[in-house]
Amino acid sequence: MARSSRSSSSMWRYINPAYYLKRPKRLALLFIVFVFGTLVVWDRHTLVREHEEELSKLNEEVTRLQNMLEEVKDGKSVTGQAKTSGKSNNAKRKSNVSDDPIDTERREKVKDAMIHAWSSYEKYAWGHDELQPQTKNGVDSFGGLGATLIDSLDTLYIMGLDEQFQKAREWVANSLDFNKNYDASVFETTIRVVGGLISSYDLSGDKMFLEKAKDIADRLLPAWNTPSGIPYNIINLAHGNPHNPGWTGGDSILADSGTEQLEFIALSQRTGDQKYQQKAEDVILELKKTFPPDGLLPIYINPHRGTRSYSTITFGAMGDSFYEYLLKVWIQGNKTAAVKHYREMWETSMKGLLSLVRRTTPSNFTYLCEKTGNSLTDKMDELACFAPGMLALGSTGYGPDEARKFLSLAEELAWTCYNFYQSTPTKLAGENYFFNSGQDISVGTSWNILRPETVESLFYLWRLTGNKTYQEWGWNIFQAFEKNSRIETGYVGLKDVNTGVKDNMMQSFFLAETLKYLYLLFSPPSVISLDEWVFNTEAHPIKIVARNDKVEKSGVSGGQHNPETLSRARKEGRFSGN
Ligand code: DMJ
Repeated sequence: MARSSRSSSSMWRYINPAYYLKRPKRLALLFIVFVFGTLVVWDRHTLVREHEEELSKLNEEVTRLQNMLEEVKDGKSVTGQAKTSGKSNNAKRKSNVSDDPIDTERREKVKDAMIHAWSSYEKYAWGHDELQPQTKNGVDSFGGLGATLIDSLDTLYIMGLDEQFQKAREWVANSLDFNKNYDASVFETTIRVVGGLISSYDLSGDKMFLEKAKDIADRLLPAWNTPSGIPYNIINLAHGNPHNPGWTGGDSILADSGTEQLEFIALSQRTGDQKYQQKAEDVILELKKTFPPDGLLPIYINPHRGTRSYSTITFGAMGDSFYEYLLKVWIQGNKTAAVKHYREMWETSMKGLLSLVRRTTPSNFTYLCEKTGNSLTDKMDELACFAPGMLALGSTGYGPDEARKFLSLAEELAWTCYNFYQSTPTKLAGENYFFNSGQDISVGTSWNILRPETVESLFYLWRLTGNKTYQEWGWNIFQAFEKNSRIETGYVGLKDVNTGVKDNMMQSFFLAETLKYLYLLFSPPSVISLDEWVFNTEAHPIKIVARNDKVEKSGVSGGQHNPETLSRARKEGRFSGN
């Protein structure tokens, strides 16, 4: 006891300043140790920073080399000059697609479906948001912004439907007016209109699309003026006045609030104006402050406090694309240090996703359940069938073991989603499914509104594994749409997938997403290469450009986007990147 108190008092004298004042040599030694220690810590930080900058440069170099390789494959010089000239866009596109005759035939069938859907819209609903094919009229479900027209632009471009694209372009240039006294959904307007316009700009190089995207985004921007930065989900396009829908009890919806980052970052990169990116990225930083250890957020968030409200956790309706964008912003940002936190948050959420994985009896179908508080519900929306594609896309960022694990989970979930289709008499999926012990999958809400999520996942899985089974599944789903949903005046959904009774709506995402993913499923991987493009949640491809954060921080300009090179790509009929 005495020894220990003596030894502790002898320790204390080392922190007494008087000790060192009497011993200047020791004081000098202490000073040297302190300076040396500081240098080591500072040097380590510098090394880490330099390492991250080096990595970011290497990533950009990889993207540049991949672009050059693509150009060489396309028969062009590495400087981007076409070796041939004078051919039409279509003729040159053909040289860029695979020769597999089955793929070519199927791709043409999907293109024919697009022509049918588009010409029906053109005939009966031109300039309106959506076509009601049975009654042959247009409806303005999004405020009269020509949602189907804008949603279709890039699909028309990618399919080489140049005349249709040009006619739609003229409507956007001369007739599209955003000054509408209409309470618009910030989310729907962003993913369909801002996303569609940016994608059209990226593909065509036509600045008019960018101007229009800026116009509508400026009208949406006041929605982010809340105490927490979490946006209100509704805003009047003419007068502002943002608010939330009454039925959320004043809360903002998770997916509606966290699915604008890709579009707004892209807009800042292309205009050099940081305000769009700033608003959208601040949302993620706010959510990051209190991000739970399982990365799962309930669907309602309070926009005043930035806190979570008691509600359901789901990868289906109202949750889905929040998780999708965490991954995709990381990809859009070239996987650099500036976007590292997106990947970290996404990986955290994927741990949470694993906790929701269950298997049915007797057939062992894998599904994702929903969670409210501590209680789980054995229910999965068809909307959650985007998750296999997301998991496959994100698996490549893990080390080999984790990558294998997540890819295999993606494949299991895709099998379940395919069976959502196969298990009904019409071979079209219902809106959601329940999983009761001993009964595998049972359809709950039994309508089908031409949704894309399963074919979206099949597209990613085919691109990332090369397994042609996914093409077969996609082809079967396409044939079921042809059989049940195609009518003389367009495509309709089904009120009930058991009886095949039809509804009266051709959703704009059928042309934006379902048909685009199906077309790409039968096209070579160089057509909208995943190395160069990232799809927004409405399937609008956005070009990945260098993310220059030093410039961004100084507020001078955004990343680097070169419309000239994209315009050249359009002239050369090359849309797989530039
Ligand atoms: C689309 O508008 C988008 O894919 C969105 O993320 C979810 N819902 C529809 C398609 O089902």
